[in-house]
Amino acid sequence: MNHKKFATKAVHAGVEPDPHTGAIMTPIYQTSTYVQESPGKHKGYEYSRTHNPTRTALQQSLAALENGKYGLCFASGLAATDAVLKLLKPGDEVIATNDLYGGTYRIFTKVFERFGIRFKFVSMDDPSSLEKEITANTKLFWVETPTNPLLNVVNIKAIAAVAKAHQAWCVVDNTFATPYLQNPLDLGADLVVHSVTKYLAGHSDVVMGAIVTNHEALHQELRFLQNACGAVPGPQDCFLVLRGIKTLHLRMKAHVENAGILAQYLQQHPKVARVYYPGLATHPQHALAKEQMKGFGGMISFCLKSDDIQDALRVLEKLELFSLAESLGGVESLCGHPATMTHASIPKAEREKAGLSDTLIRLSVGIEDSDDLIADLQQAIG
Ligand code: P1T
Repeated sequence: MNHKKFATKAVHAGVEPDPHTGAIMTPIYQTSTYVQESPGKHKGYEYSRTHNPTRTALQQSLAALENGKYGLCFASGLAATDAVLKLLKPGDEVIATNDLYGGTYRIFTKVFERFGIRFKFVSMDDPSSLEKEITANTKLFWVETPTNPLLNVVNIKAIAAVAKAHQAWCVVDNTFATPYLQNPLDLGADLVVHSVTKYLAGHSDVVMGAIVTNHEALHQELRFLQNACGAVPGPQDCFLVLRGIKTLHLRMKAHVENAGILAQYLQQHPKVARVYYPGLATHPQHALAKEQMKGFGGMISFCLKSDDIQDALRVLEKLELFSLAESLGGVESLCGHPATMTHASIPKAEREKAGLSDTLIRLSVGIEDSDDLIADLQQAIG
């Protein structure tokens, strides 16, 4: 299935007619265990933490979408991140993008630092500048691109090459781009991580994570961790994501189109100081985004000219079609205030170092009619 085009894979990958009934949709195997003929003699399934047929179908689908051989699903995006970090041992060092999801920063600094793993958060704008951060203990590069919430674009091919030269792994959190817009494994990354909660599920009704890789040994180790630590998703959630993925390409086209229109609108708005969107010619990595991505994504951040935080909060309160909520990537538009919501777990000084101001507003642009979304922004910004 990996050689088929994206839309075909989105509809078919991982999904076979049910062998017992011919059901075209993979059934929800709502079972914790499987009956064995005699000890160790079974049909490949023993216990649902280890294997579940609905999860297997989804794992194969996700692997195919990322042009990878192996996929693994986890109970949340952070559970997937947790599994990747458990590949490391005390003393190992991670070099991570300085702008990234607040929860990722939190699990790195508040959980894994306790176990002796060290993290450096750096701008990855210039991959050659990373050389000075690398030590003999550097084991992993953690890349988010586009970044959350500042939409910086990182050169995956260049970072993967730096990682390889130093026998380190390059991990890309591909949540914002999705495999429809960007395939990090094709650019040299070793592991792709997703918050499946977002565009892959696509309907704001599931929390889930995933890891995809082409490395047999890394996959085996991660599969061991998935079973040994146990943060697996349930079969009903796997079914919902299998269903969501069938329209991923269609939804992403609509998200990208609407975000492009809204970014242009915001950029010319007299009350808006700065728009962060990789599709704008003024974005510092616009050329790289054009080369690395098939489209510029559905996320936009912006700041008003006013530096009074109350003005930003007022816009967020006034927006109607954009619901004020954490998360992103669902069909409905959301808005958020990173400093107090999704990125509150990053200390203010660190946020400011990365360029994340307290007045930043983040939009997850949905697939509604763009005229209505613009009218909503217009009434809220004034
Ligand atoms: O929420 P969860 O499924 O555990 O995924 C964590 C995660 C990982 N990576 C990125 C880039 C993310 O954006 C997230 C979750 N982000 C939000 C909830 C948010 O509103 O930004």
